[in-house]
Amino acid sequence: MLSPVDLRSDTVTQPTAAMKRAMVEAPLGDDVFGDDPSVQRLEAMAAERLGKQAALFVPSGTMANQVAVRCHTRPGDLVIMAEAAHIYQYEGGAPAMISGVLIRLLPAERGLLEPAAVRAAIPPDDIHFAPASLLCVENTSNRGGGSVYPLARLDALGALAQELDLATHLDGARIFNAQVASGVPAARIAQPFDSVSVCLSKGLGAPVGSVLCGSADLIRQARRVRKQLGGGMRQAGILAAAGVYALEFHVERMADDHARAQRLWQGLADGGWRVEGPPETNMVYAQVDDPMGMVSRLAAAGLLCAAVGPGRIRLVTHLGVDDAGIERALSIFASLA
Ligand code: TLP
Repeated sequence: MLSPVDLRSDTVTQPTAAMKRAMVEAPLGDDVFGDDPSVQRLEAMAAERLGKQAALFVPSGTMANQVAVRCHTRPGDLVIMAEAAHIYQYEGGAPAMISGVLIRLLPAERGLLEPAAVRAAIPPDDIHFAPASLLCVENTSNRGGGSVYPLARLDALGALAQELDLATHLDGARIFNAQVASGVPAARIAQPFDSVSVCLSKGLGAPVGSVLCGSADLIRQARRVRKQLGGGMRQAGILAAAGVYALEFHVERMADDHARAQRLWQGLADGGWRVEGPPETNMVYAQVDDPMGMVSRLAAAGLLCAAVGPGRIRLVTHLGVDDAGIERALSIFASLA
C-alpha cells in the first residue's frame, strides 16, 4: 500500500539523511549562555543571507513574528497588515495576548498590500485613535496563494512606512520561495524592512526553527523577549545545524517545487477544477463547495491536503513530493470528478 501523497503543507517535510548527519555531527554548547557554535553559525549565516546585522534562532515562525511585533510596538498601538496575514489569521490571537496591540486589516488582492490603502488606513495624530506604529508584510503571501510581491511594491511600502514613521516587519516565512521565483536575492527583498522572519522548516526542509533578522539593537531586544516567551533553547545547535544545511543545500531546489505546483495546477485546470492562479511558487488553491468533505474524500483516496477557509482547499509542493507524487495526486482528483 502506497503512503499518501502529503500536500497539506511544506511543513511536513522530513529531514534528509544528509541533513540528519549534519545534525548529529554539529558541535553544541548552551545557547542560553550564548555559546552554542552551531546556533552562532546559523545566526551569522542568516543575517548575511538576509542582509541584516544580526539574527536570532527561534523555535517557530509564529515566535519569530510575535517577538518582532513585541519589539516594534507598545501596548495600545495599531499594527497594519493584509487581511490574509498569517500573523492575524493563524497565530492564535497572539498579537493581542503578547503585545496588547490592535490590528487593522486591509483587503489586499492575492494578499499583497497596496501603498495607497496603507496610507488611507493610518489614523490622524489625535488622542481618539490608536497610534499606528508597525506595518507587517508577508512575502510570499500564504493565503494570497503563495503570491510574490513585485520589488517596486515592497520599496514603495518601505518608503511610505519611513515617511509615516512606522516600523516594518516582513513575515518572510517563505522568502526563499520568493527569491527563487523572482530571481531577486532575499537580502534585496528584505532591504526595506526593519526585521524579517524566515522559516527553516517549510520549503527549506529543516525539522524545526525560524530566524528573526534585523539590526543588532533589535535582535538584542528580541533575545530578551524570546527568553520571556520560553523560547531560549539549550543544545539548540542540533536543530540549528539542520537550518545551516537547509540554507546551503535546499534553496535552489525549490525551483522543482514551483515547477511541480505548475504541473499540478495545469492538470487540475485541464480536469475542470476551479483553480486559482496560476501559482507563482509552491501553492495551489482550488475552490470547492465543501472543503472539509473534499479533504476527507481525497484523504480516503490517498491524497492529503488542507481546507483553508470557506470554499477553498490548498495543496503545497515540497521536497517530500516528486513528479510521480504529483501525477498520483492528479489521478486521485480525476477519480473523484
Ligand atoms: N503556516 C502554516 C499554517 O500555520 C497555516 C502552513 O501550513 O502554511 N508565517 C507564514 C506565512 C506561515 O505560513 C506560517 C505557517 C508561519 C508564519 C508560522 O510558522 P510556524 O508554523 O513555524 O509557527
